[in-house]
Amino acid sequence: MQIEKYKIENHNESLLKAHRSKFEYSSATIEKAESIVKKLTDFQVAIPSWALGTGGTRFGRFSGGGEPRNLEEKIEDIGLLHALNKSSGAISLHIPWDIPENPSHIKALAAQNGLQFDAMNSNTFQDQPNQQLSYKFGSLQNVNAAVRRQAIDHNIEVIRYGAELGSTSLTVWLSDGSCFPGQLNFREAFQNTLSGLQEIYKALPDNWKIFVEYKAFEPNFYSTTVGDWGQSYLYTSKLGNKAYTLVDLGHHLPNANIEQIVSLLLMEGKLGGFHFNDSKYGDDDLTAGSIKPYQLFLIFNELVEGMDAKGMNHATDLGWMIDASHNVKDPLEDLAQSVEAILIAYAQALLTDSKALRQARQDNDVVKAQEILQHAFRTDVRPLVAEARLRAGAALDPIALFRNEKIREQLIKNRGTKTVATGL
Ligand code: LRH
Ligand code: MN
Repeated sequence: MQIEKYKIENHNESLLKAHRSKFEYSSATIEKAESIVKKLTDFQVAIPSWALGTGGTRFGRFSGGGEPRNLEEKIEDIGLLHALNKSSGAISLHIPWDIPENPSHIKALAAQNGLQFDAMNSNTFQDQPNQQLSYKFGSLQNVNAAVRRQAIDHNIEVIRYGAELGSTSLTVWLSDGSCFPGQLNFREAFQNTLSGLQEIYKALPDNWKIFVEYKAFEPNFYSTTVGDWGQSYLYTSKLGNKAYTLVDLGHHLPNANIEQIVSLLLMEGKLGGFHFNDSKYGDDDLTAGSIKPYQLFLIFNELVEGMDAKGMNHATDLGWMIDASHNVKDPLEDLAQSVEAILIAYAQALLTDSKALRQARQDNDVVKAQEILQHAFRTDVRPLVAEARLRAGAALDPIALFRNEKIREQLIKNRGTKTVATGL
């Protein structure tokens, strides 16, 4: 289902007066307001194809209804979200959950909805119905060469699907690891995984990147074979210059300093991209910025500083993706909130007075340094984010319009209450 342009215009008309006064105040008080709005309009966040239904946990799953029944409907839902915020212009597919049976049709449908194909995701953490060999004891790490071969071939197949759709990157997240001491030879697991990744790397088209995503634990609870940024950096350094580390915010041990990890990977030219979400305990996959918004700001602060130091293009030189699952929220409202939180953190980082911060650091003026950062974090940049939407033809208040137009109710009417989207 699409949302008519006139409905967005009428919605904006009703909110314009209030928005104008807020934006005028922001423009008057935020020196770089105009350049920030421009950067915000260019900044697109890819939406995971596996997060358009209601997720769940092993304890239960409570469907909200109207979930997409196939890849076509997933593209329509992301197209609808993109129409509402004009900041979600890409979809990240997960194979085999979203096999594009008819690639040219899928490509055309995505284009109609203003969507590009971001990183493809392989899946060797589940056994598929028609699969020969099980991944119970891992995929690329597996002691059985035939299982490793099966996993390598799957990743090469995913690259082929992506190439047909115009994607230029592959994300490899391996659930491989062990649950008990003694179960695994860590060195052999590393070596097997590295040689598997090297075969996949060789199959990458010239203009492609491979993102090696690390995770501290789950589903293995004693060791994970790509368990932290150091291990991922080891793999990507040995693989070559098309290999980068992917940082999923929920994949760290409690209290890890993620902004420091980001700054060092960026410094080394090995930061490939992000899976944005938030968490309080484990890999909770909650709405970005919903638990630790200051951490999200600090991460973007390192990104802006580090990318500018390397002359990188903020909008295109890293993979900006969400990876979340929704247990109690409407998936599209949750994704809209995540995109908003990411743009707010980016805008706040852009207004950080980096010159004054450098001076405060030079003077070891710790109080001043914190004041500079927290001034940026405490500055309300929402009028700038809304103005960027307005100029891009999107809605000033995406969630309000989503609700006023009763879009979920319409999706339930069209699709039913019991439809289940493939994914987590
Ligand atoms: C693993 C992960 C990975 C995806 C999966 C859906 O926790 O973050 O990125 O493949 O979630
Ligand atoms: Mn992830």
